[in-house]
Amino acid sequence: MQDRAYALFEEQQKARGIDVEAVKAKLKALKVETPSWGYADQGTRFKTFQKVGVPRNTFEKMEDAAQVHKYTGICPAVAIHIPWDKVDDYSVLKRHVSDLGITIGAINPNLFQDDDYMLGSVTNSNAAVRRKATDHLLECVEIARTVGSKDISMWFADGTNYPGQADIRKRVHWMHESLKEMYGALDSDMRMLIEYKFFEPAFYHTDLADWGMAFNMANKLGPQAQVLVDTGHHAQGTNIEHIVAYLIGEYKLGGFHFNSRKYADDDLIVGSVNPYELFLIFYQILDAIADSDAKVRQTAEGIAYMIDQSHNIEEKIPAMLRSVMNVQTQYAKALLINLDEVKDAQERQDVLGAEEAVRSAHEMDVTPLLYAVREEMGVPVEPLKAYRASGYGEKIAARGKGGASW
Ligand code: LRH
Ligand code: MN
Ligand code: MN
Repeated sequence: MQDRAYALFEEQQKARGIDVEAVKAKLKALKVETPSWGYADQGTRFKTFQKVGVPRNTFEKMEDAAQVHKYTGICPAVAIHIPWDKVDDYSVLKRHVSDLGITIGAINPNLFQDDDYMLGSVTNSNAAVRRKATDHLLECVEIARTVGSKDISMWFADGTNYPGQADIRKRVHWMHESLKEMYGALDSDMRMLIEYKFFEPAFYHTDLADWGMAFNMANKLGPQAQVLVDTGHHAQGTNIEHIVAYLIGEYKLGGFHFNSRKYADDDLIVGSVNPYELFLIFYQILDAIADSDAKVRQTAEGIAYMIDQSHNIEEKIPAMLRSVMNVQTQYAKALLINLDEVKDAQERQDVLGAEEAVRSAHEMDVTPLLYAVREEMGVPVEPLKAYRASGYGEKIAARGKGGASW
């Protein structure tokens, strides 16, 4: 049955001018980083729910993340957040992670959960607070060096709640001063990924509110600083794929945080609300990977795909598996876009033809393709089902309630 479905799929794609073997190779090469905080207890400002079986420390978070890699084969790295994942000796953590067959991905400094940062971290008018924040950034560079991570991923909660509360221009200047110092501490193969968000927790102004501000900051810092786009960090209706295309064109897109939202920065399961948006983002990235400009290609190929999800009502590992599979599905669909067909239609100025060439790929059922790829990768064809049957969920239930939050 599976074989027949795949044979039919292959035939159908050949007729559309798609090289299925090339598509399979790209699917096998896809890597999606998962966040340590996505395995911990999470909540909203109203309640953090305590779940049974949640990891009690960073070491256990890594064990759960390794399960996601085991069942998907595409999640070999885990992002950590400092100090949520603070440990005494990072080389011990590195060894633990490597024993699990995975690695540590992006290092995320945390400059928002300390009373000192209430009125800003690297933008605080108090020089001592700025010093403390900058020292934390430097500490994160050092941690990255110890664990062998190349990306430091930064999101700043800095902002104000009221008009007149602070000097907006001075704050940008202070942030630049701090980031410049951090930039100077990077090894030549490290990157600073600068994330932006339009509001929350600050409600009047946020110092890095949009891609333009992050882009400008990254430009001022240098080539090792790039922008990170988080799907949940935009106003309703924002054309995120346009931002993606623009930033790649400027060689400045470095990373992606996938999650799903309906209203704000909801951090829910990826692709649960608007999978088409994700597909269109991948279309822009794949189109750039086929560009004749080598720098555009390298930028697009260098994008770090990460999930940034803080689901709080559902089971942690199954929810992460669902997200990873949803990313894989939309990526697979985007790989079925016949880019030559799109270009031909563009050249003919055939508006409907071009839109059809993009959309038709999304309408394909990629299940037989994903089954075949997973089989060839030696992972279960249905990762979630296999995980549930494995008994790991029952085993970790012994951890009880009251695990790590964040
Ligand atoms: C806050 C946020 C941000 C970071 C993450 C750790 O908005 O979701 O996206 O990347 O916390
Ligand atoms: Mn994020
Ligand atoms: Mn966020």
